[in-house]
Amino acid sequence: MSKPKILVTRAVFPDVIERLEQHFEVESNQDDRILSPAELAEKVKGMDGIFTTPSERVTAEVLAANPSLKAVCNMAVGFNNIDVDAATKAGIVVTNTPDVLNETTADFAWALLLATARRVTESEHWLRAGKWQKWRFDTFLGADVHGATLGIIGMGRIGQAIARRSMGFDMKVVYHNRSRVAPELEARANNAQYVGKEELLKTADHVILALPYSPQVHHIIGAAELAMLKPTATLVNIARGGIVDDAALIDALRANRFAAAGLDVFENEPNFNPAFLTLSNVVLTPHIASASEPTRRAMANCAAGNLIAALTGGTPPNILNPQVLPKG
Ligand code: 8YV
Repeated sequence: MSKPKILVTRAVFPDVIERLEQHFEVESNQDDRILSPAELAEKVKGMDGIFTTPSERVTAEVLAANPSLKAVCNMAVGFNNIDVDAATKAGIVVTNTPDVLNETTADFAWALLLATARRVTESEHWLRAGKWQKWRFDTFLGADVHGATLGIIGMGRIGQAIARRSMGFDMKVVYHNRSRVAPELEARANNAQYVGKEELLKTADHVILALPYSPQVHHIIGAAELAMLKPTATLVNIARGGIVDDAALIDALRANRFAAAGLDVFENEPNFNPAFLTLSNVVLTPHIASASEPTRRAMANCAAGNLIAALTGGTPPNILNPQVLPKG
């Protein structure tokens, strides 16, 4: 019997490809360029499954291009790149990779917070430019992180992992979320206190965004919200582009309405707004919060495991639309 056919939309760990090859005929796209939905629709013809990343948009058009498609497995916890409703209507399994990246992503949120509050990259650029000639009391004064109030928007598994780390910094944690999390989870998250979004933005010294993207949260941080931040505040986004209105953020940073931002995600990445590059009060990283070697490998294996289960009659552990599975 011939093996099911799958498309891997971009290069991943060779051993993960080997694992997939034990079950499937694998077409692995080695082109680093991001495939447009039209290109993806073309490539997906005749495939039984797709192993993808958030770079590719798996739209209704892509899903409709191939009636034999059975599964789309994302190598990410976020899945806003996939039209899950359209997939569900077409009976196509969709999966993501939750949990395996929580701790690594939380580590990186802290890397960005510390780098932003203490002006690590800005001062390094200055040093590299040969500008360090004397000691001054006010060279790169930043904000303290220890003892400060940390505001977390999005208290899911990654938000909670970020909050737990704040214990070592003697911080107070306030959070905002769609709904309050269970009291025992709040207790483990450094006794995080549930507050409204406005109160959080007005009272936190440092704000971290850790919520999933959906159209309902598009631009929930815009000009009005940025104006609520303390003048000394920092804002960190390790969640998704689109949650913050980048044009409003650039205006606010340019006008020094608050201290600084640490950004791992952007609208329209990787073609982010170039105005960010003209600002000194930002730390910019290319969507690498989950990019430790063990975690990216675990994510790739998680996505592979989901795809293998989906196409060999099993139940994928991380199915997002279980209603497409046969009953019983
Ligand atoms: C990924 C992410 O590294 O999991 C997510 O939702 O955004 C990141 O962890 C990235 O999208 C590549 O898969």
